[in-house]
Amino acid sequence: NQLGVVAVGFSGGQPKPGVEAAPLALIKSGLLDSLRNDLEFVVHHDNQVHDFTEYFPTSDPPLIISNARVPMLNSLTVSNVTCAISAQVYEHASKGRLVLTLGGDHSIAVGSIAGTAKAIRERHDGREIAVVWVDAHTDINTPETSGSGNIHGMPVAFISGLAKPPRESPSVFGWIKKHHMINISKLVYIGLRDVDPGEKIILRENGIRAFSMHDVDKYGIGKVMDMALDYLNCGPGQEGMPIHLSFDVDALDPVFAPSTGTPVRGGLTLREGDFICESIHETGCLVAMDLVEVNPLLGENDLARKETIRSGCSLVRCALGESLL
Ligand code: DIR
Ligand code: MN
Ligand code: MN
Ligand code: MN
Repeated sequence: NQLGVVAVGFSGGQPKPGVEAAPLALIKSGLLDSLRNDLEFVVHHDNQVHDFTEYFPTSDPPLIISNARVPMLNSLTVSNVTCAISAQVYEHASKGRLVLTLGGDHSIAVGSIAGTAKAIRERHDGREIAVVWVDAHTDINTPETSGSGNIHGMPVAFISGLAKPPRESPSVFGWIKKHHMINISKLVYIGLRDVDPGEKIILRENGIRAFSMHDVDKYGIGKVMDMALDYLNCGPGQEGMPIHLSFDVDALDPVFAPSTGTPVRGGLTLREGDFICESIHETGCLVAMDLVEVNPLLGENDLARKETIRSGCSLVRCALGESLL
């Protein structure tokens, strides 16, 4: 059991400070020790939380894009940082390690998914990965549809090729090559409840498989996971494909994860979140997981912050199999 850990203290994909403090808070609360001791993982970690400031450009003004409603924020910074993340994730994944990326805001998934996709293609003769994106949001805005300019609302668009490097600044995500990208037909969303109008059009036009909170209520999380994994060919008796799980803690209801930048009421219970992670573990197909958007500076009080960190640790442990018999 080999686990590679990439700890990313980066918040540039959104405006609220604090999310960069999550990796240290998660690690300090004992996350990696429990993976080592209880789950007997050999943990490969450089014992650093990377802020990647060495990759920040000297200047990164808001990028004005024609036909966009607002400028793209921190575009060169996020591009450079995610490129560096992809290399670190690739390094682990190319050695066959399960890779855990601790964010940081969700923009970092451009890097983690790119690194995973490239490594799996190389190791397995061009094989594509599946992505399970658990989130209140779809994070599939393009620079043109975004109403915020925040790149943590755009990672799925860039990693799937739906959004291209902008003409106005082609080096923004210009490092993303075909071998880094995912196939949008191998993507499944779970937990959605706050999707922008432009994003709904993108989902519809591309036939993207999505399970909203409405579906979780209607079918129950058990049936939703059956349908999601069956769609990805990872159900019982199916051939299976490598899964990258990208878990935004705001998929959970704010009762269980109040300390996050964009909480939305009516979310998953902690058990439903844990169940998603357990179900993916059971497939034996998990190759990488992101845990993002934990913000230890937000939330009403110390208890709120502690509970959010505890919830995050629980999700990771469930994905790695701790809660199963
Ligand atoms: C909104 C909020 N859809 C945006 N997105 C996210 O800014 O594009 N909040 N990801 O967490
Ligand atoms: Mn590291
Ligand atoms: Mn979200
Ligand atoms: Mn997200």
